[in-house]
Amino acid sequence: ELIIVATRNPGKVKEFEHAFAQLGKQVQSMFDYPELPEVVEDGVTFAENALKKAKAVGDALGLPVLADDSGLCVDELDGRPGVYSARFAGEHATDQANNDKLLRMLEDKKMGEDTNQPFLSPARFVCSLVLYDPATGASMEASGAVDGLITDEPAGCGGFGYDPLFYLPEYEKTMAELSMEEKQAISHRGAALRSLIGMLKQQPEI
Ligand code: ITT
Ligand code: NA
Repeated sequence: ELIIVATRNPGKVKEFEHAFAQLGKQVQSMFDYPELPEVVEDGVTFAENALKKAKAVGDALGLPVLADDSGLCVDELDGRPGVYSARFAGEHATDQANNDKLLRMLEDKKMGEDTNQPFLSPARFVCSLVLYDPATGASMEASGAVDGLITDEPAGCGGFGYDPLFYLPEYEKTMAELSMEEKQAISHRGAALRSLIGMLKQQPEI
């Protein structure tokens, strides 16, 4: 069985492949449909953007599609980068550029404080998943979140995006130092996926 995920983010693709393999499902992503145009993500919320992506791809393919919109919300930056997480340092910015910009902004905020102190700044990863079926027009949304601390001492090479900066005090590790299994068990995406799967069991028509 096949599940189409409307993403061009290779880090997300790996995580969905891993999660759905456990359910006996194979994942296709936008790398399998390179002809489809990029979706404009001008929504104000993660859920709005996830629905836009699922609808655009689902309607283009005439097949049910899952989309993921996610990001990092930092308290001291009033929730930024939020829905702008992917393009924080500019359109198609690299993860490294986004991470550098985030640390620079937090360092600027700390001016006047003892800047030689390593800092830990409260933040939260959020993920919205939308499953859309073009045959009925029905959609289903589930979300998940995980709290952590932004560290200015990046660590780990697992995961993707902001993971090396996202420190989990209970584990004394960053998200990038966790295995795929560990990340899935605690991450915003893992939580959203479990919630969506629970909803599908209640309401299996989509
Ligand atoms: P698609 O829209 O094609 O799925 P994208 O990377 O543009 O890919 P988003 O618009 O949802 O996806 O942006 C999410 C950004 O938030 C992503 O680029 C990462 O920088 C960050 N992010 C989301 N989930 C993350 C995770 O599990 N670990 C680290 N960073 C994450
Ligand atoms: Na987005």
